[in-house]
Amino acid sequence: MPEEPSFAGKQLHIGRPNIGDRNSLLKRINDIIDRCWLTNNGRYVQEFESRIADLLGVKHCVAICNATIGLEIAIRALNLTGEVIVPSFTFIASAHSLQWQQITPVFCDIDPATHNIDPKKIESLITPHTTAIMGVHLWGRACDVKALAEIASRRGLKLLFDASHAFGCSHDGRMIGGFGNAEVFSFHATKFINSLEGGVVTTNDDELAQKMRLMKNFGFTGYDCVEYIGTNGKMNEISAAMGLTNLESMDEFIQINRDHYELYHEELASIPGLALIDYDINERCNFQYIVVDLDADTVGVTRNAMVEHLYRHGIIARRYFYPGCHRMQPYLRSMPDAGLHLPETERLSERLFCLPTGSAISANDVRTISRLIQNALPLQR
Ligand code: T4K
Repeated sequence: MPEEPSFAGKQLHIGRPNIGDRNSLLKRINDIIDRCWLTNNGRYVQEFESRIADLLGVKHCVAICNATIGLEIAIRALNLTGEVIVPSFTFIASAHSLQWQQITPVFCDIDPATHNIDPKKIESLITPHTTAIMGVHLWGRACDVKALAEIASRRGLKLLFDASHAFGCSHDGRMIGGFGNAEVFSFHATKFINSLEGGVVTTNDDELAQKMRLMKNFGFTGYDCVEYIGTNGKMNEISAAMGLTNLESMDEFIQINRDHYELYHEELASIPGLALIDYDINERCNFQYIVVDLDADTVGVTRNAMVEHLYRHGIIARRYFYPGCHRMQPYLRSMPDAGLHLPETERLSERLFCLPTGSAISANDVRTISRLIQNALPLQR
């Protein structure tokens, strides 16, 4: 039996933050402290917004304290009500951002080839209460934007994208950020570019951008004057400093992710029944998720057993996005049979898991994790 690799107590987590140049970050933080301007549309937030708008080629970039609040603000600014069609195979925030505002998420199945919302399944879910479609560019791979835009325009629906995974990615040669009515990105600590917590909403719609700017600041249009119901969705200066610092290392982070992705590919290629999802290298990709599709019948080990095996050896892999939003509350209670209409969501949520990547791990770590996976296979023992 091959020797089990050992990390001697060391744990390798998925989601370990990438952290750019520490001195640049500290310089910015010192400047923030010296100038005594900590939040409320400060200099670094403005610089962060304009850097991102330039990078994505969009007119407006509105910085927000996190993507969940960004989605909520975009949803409210777009006047969405009633029902919104959204995939269930996503992080729970996509659904909660709707339900939080008494909008019912109507779960749509995904295309097994892309893991994104399946445009062919949308029309039958549209009712007189439907006001929008929310696509999620899962793993940074773009939804079928053209098909979704066509349905939205023909059926008079708004189109919003949860682009939390897709910063730095393109679709049909255009950076994700300018599609639909608006797109929302996450810069949570676990994303390949982080601002500690944070997000942005991007749009080419002047009026929508202005409304979202007011809404993230309580609806204030000036001192003592409020125009809309607003909330506090502001990004603070230290988050923006972190975001700006990490943006300076963006190419390096993508290269590290890509190298790890290719190495995992090479190391795991010979295992029948186990495959990494593909990225279209003709597009810009951030390669931030190493997503493994495990067919238990062929591999001889279930996905859950594999993840447990990795855990026991200090590898914190995750079953993103098990079990699907429709199997979590309050959705399971309110629509217990939703799974009947979501066969691909149910199937894939039993098969997929994500492995550690990013600047916190080395090529050697990738080889060791791959060896651990091979050691879990019954025929190798
Ligand atoms: N839409 C989609 C499609 C999303 O994926 C997300 C977020 C959102 C919307 C909402 O975006 P935000 O509102 O968060 O901006 C994590 C992240 O917390 C979450 O932001 C992310 N998606 C999701 C995919 O992953 P959990 O529940 O897995 O987090 P947690 O705390 O278990 O952390 C994951 C791993 O990361 C851990 O093993 C440890 C590691 N980690 C985490 C943090 C925070 C670190 O090593 N250092 C850290 O500072 O959701």
